[in-house]
Amino acid sequence: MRTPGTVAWPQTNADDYRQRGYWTGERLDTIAAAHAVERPYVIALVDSAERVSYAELERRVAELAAGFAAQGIRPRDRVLLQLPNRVSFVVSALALMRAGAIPVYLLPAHRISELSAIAAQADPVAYIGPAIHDGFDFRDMAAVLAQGIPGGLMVMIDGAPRASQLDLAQVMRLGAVSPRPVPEVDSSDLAFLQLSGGTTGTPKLIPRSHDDYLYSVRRSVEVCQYGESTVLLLVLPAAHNFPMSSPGFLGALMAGGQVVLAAHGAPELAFALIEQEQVTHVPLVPPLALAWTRAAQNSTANLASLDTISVGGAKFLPGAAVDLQRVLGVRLQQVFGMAEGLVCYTRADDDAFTVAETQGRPMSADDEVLILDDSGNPVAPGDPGHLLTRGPYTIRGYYKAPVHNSTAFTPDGYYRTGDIARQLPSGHLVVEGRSKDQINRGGEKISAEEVEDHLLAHPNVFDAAVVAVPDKFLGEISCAVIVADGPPPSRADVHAFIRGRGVAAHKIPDRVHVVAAFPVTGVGKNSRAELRRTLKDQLTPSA
Ligand code: OOB
Repeated sequence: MRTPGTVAWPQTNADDYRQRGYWTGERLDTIAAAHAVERPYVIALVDSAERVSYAELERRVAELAAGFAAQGIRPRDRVLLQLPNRVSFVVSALALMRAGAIPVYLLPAHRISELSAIAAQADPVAYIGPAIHDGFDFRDMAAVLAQGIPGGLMVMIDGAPRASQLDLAQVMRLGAVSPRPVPEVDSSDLAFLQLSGGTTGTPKLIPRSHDDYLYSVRRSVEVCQYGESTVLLLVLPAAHNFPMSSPGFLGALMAGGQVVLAAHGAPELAFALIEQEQVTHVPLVPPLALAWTRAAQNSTANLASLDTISVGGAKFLPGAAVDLQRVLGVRLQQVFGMAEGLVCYTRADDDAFTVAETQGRPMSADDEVLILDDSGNPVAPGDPGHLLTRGPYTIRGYYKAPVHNSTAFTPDGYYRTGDIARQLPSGHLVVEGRSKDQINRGGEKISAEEVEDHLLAHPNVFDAAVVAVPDKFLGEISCAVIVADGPPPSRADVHAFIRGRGVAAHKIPDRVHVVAAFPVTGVGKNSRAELRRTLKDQLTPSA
């Protein structure tokens, strides 16, 4: 039986994907297992504390999986995973899947508001997090979360736990002395849940299967030509789809390369790591790519080992793309993807124009892409329109979200990306904009509705709309437009209020703008979206 709440591909497509060799029946947790046998001493993972070989990685995955089982975690149980970029993140993710459990990937930036909303949907049995990271105590947050879950929540901490919480290292030691058989898992069934960028009040969870995700990693490894000599530096949060699978740390492990995990992407730290570890590949979001370009001009670090910087998550402008390659002396690869599936890459043999001006082309020959006008008809070739997609690794529905799915997907299974794009004759896509109610703050996605719901809880806010405004560095920042009820709250009030509600820092509105009343827009169920559009136009001076 399939995991309830997931949407299967139609049988004919599934058969087809298997026949073409896309879906192989393997499991994600075995992604590095062959290297552990064939090249046991080769280093797989490096973080600021340790270097871990393929054999050691495999041993830890097996032991921690047995430890999870010994603690009562059963196949299909959901487990919230909120570790920063360190070895234990990779080990825990693979070990959960080895135990047949379903990791639910959280970002280190998430706070109690996001955790509660996600827990309400995922119904987890356990949480895994750090003790303290970036000055924030995750143990206390986990304790608060656990109180709100009727059946309780097992909390495992990588570091010193509080009383009544477990030490993750101890759980692994328990597994070492009580090995268990690996439970069978259907490779076409749910492997993990990832967060969507979100356009709704509560974030939607993305169910990915072993088959579809492994294919996306395998195809990414081929397109990006990862191999045993690949040294990948991970500065973006490993739980995000881009650094995880495009080709990401999973791709580097599949290829038998080395993954260097760093806590952040500040140039001083990253450049030192590149030199020290002879890094060849780095995925970055545009603001970091800009910061690296600027920093490299005054840096004495030797970055000669760097082969390719991949930039994705938000639009990377052509001028910045040219500068990056010139200043850093690297190859640029643009990546346009989404946790729901579709990933596009520029290729190593694309010409300079294509690499600078496009966001790449779909990686699979079986990615289907439609570009439609507002009425749902195909646009003329080369014209911009709504991008829809389906294929061997694009989901057919969000987790337990039938109502949302009825509009987010077409009846014949295309995912409405909410992006506006045009397609060149070569198949390359140029992302022109967005129709979804989301702010893309330098690659970090913010749902307008989610932040508005927080603002509306403020006693002096009568109404609120959150819109994107352009920003030189981040591409976009968020602006809260507020109609006050009584004395208007200041920017500092709004910040303190939202932070106090336990919301990820990047969602706190960058700007606060108080208006007497909202402009009158047409009525109807889309009036909210129309209001945001009108406000955005008013806030953005036309060039
Ligand atoms: C990646 O995944 P998500 O799920 O955080 O966000 C997806 C959305 C896209 O629908 C698009 O709106 C935007 O992020 N986006 C880009 C872009 N890459 C993503 N917009 C313009 N140019 C780009 N290059 O962000 C993601 C997942 C896998 C690989 C790369 C990025």
